Amino acid sequence: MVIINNNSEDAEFDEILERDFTSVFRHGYITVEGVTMPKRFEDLKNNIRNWNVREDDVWICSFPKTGTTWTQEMVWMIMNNLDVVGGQANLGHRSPFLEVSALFDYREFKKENKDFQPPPFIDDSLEFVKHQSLKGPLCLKTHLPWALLPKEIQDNTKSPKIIYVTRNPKDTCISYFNHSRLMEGYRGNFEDYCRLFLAGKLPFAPFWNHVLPFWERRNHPNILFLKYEEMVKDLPAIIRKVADFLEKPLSDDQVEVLSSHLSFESMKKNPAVNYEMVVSLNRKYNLIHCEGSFMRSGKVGDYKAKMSPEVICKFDEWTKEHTEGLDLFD
Ligand code: PPS
Repeated sequence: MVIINNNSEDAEFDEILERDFTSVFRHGYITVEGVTMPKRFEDLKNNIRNWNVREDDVWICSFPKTGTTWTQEMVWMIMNNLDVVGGQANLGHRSPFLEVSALFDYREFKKENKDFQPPPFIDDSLEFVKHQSLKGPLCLKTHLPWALLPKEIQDNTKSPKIIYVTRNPKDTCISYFNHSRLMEGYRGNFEDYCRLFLAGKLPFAPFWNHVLPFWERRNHPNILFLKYEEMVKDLPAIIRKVADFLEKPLSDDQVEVLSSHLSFESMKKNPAVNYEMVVSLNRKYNLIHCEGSFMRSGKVGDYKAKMSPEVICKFDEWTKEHTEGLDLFD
């Protein structure tokens, strides 16, 4: 058994976060219900807990970097009869990210940089979602774990359709490292990042506390549980499964069209889904100092080239400890 957490390690992780993962738009971290969150979440959490959930919204829930954007685009397309013209609008508008304001606290930065205009769906995401809700049912994105979802979902007073997507944690960690550097200003090294990941000291972590509550509910009629690896292996089959779950079955031709639209190559060059506008904004204002893109590799098993054998071993032991007998990941 790998012991990852003790008090002195906790203090060290807090130091790493403070030193390498704070910035002009990230002022520190809090723990809510055992979940690591940026401090700004404090201002949002009660509003989210008391959120007025609508039965006809679709919730796309995931730990970061597990295939959320891919699933969002699939769900939005299916819910909107494969409207490729409407689909040219930014995904952040079409499928808003409920708590994204917690990740990017631009309030101070805006005061000092009068010309800085963050996308409205990031700046005040709860207001944005409320506003978009007036237009009709939403395909909502959230990275919140079960314990931080609205009360009405947790106590089953409301049961909107929920699609949960997950991915093997080693690839998730590599992808999250790229994302944290590119989008959220992480300045530390990969080794420390892996330790933070395993210790549950990154936003929305711990990983298993995120995945397992949805896995346990995977047979609830309003919940569909997907795996990134299965999407890579047989995308048309997953598209059919999702379309049936959403009660919007597709013809074979439509499945083919959507498979092609959702291919990695197509998504990588689609400005509506590849978040290049956020990356460019970060670069323009010197908020990040690294190369890369949001659509990075789109592969399964990429960790083999990036993680040391020791770190792989730690991840494997930790995975075994949490998932023994569950048939969740190989
Ligand atoms: S986020 O920021 O948490 O919403 O990120 P998320 O969308 O969950 O995950 C991003 C990773 O998903 C990959 N991706 C894809 N892989 C294969 N095919 C398609 N079409 C696709 N679209 C997105 C994306 O490249 C990120 O993974 P990595 O491993 O970094 O490439």
